[in-house]
Amino acid sequence: MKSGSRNEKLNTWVKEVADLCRPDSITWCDGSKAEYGRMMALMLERGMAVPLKKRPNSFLFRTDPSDVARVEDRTYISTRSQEEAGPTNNWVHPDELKKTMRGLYQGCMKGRTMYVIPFSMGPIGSPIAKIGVELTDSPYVVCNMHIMTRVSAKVLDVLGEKGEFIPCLHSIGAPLAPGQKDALWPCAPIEKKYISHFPEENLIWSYGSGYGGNALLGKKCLALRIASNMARHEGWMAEHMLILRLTSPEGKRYHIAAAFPSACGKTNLAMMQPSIKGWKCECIGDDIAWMKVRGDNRLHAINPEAGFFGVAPGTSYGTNPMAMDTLKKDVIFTNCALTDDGDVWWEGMTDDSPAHAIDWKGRDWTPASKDDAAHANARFTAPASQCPIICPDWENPEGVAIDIFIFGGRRSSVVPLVTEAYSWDHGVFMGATAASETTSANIGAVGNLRRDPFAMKPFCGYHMGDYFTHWFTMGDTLGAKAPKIFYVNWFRKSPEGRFLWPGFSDNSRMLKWMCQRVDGKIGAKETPIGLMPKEGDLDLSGLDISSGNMKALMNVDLKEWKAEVPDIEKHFALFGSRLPERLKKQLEEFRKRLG
Ligand code: TSX
Ligand code: MN
Repeated sequence: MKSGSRNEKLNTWVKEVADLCRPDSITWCDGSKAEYGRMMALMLERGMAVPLKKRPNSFLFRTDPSDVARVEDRTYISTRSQEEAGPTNNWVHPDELKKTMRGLYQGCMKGRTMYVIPFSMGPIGSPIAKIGVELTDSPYVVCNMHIMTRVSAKVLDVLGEKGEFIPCLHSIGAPLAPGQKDALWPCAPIEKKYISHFPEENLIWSYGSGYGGNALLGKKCLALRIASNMARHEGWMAEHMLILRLTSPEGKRYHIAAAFPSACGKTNLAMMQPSIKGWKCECIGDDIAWMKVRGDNRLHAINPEAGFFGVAPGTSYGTNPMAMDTLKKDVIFTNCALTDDGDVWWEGMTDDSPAHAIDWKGRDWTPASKDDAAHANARFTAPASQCPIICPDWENPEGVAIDIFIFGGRRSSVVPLVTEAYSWDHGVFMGATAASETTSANIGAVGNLRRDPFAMKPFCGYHMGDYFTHWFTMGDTLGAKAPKIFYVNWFRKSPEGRFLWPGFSDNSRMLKWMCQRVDGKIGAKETPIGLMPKEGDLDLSGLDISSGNMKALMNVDLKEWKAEVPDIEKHFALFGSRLPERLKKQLEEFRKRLG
């Protein structure tokens, strides 16, 4: 592709970065198949990529063992005042952070090519979309960005001479001296990694990591942290939510957006196959929703991404057949195991493990090995268009009108299967108090309760108290046209430690009840924690579940709930004077209802 653009600001920024980082050459990307092929050929030649015999145009990458996940400790929201970043974000003053990072960026691309990646988050030209440009010295990032975003020369056309874009600077932080042999996965040590956001100037600087969430800057950095801050100023929402369309047997469509903390199976729900007769589910997105109030005064959502960057372990034909079918070709796998017949494998993919494989560190592996074959955070990068149940409207520039918001978490006790909020404000209370028990897939001790408001704790680019206020403001704007809000928990266990609810396809039963509630076709029982299905109202047809288990799933124990209140108070205290009065009022009313 030709060098440069018609946009003066872009050209100047590219030159400034090149002067600082000193790459050997600069390549402007056009998002073409040929370009993808060239990048992949380069990485094959370097031994970074392993072609997979069993999956056309698919490749396996193994990262450095130190570069396997997002680095929350090294992630910064850098505003002039620390107060603006709030209690949930790491903060360093922008002058200081830029000084440190400029030092690191100095000459950091020597011996490498700098790629200029113009991309659109959301369908190119959609009124809800935004343009970003990522500068990176990683060809792995270029290929992943091709799948996860819309990389195209058309983006530069839309940008024109004066258009706005979000500058995203990325370096793996591993310059090459002349003649120096490259590492298979070059990156910087942990203490030199920085994932920095400057929301006051819509700027992203990432250094030292090649891993997805740290390096594919369109995703968490732009579409959540920077966009959440833009959204509150511009009156829209950038949320950590899947989007799906549910169609009833009568052909009525419902659009659902749902937020869950990690390890709750968000991608599985996004691609769910309903077990109830005649209901159909289609996927619009599995991770991020951008939502704007449109001319009909309803909240319209788009998926700003173009692909899935999903956790591989646990994904199987049992848990998520639609994801498995999405992964048949054109996939980048990262930190999965390699089988002897040239396929990938991960824990939970099949009932039987392979007799031999190469693990994610490149070592021989057998079922007798003490370590897992795939890293617990091993990933697939796959085009959303390949999902067999991708919604025909997934690229509609107008988005889809949201009917239902769902929040949830992983709770082995206390929280029932499904609850409906009494009001928008009560729903905001549910989102703000959302909590999940940690699993081996997240950090920290297993089974600890972690509050993760709106599943946005790691992704809110400003003060979380102000974020709560923004939710109330959006509710006021939407009024009677606001989506209904629900809270779910698929993870309640019996005293013996067995899951009470079968989950997966059977979650469609709660979704059906939510749709009936939206239509006002069905009643609900008032409880202190919210509205719940009346006995017999949940469609349990064809499901073999004991009434004892159902009772246990729906049980609301006031003593247990009263015991939650001090933890909620402690959680709310974090937000200090920026905790909205309306949330305090919700807590007060909640306490009163508990008696
Ligand atoms: O994704 C999950 N969902 C949502 C699906 C649409 N998972 C996997 C979570 C880890 C990422 C679930 N795990 C769900 C669920 O609804 N429920 C459970 C717990 C569970 C696990 C296994 C069984 C039942 C419940 N049953 C058997 O193993 C036979
Ligand atoms: Mn996510």
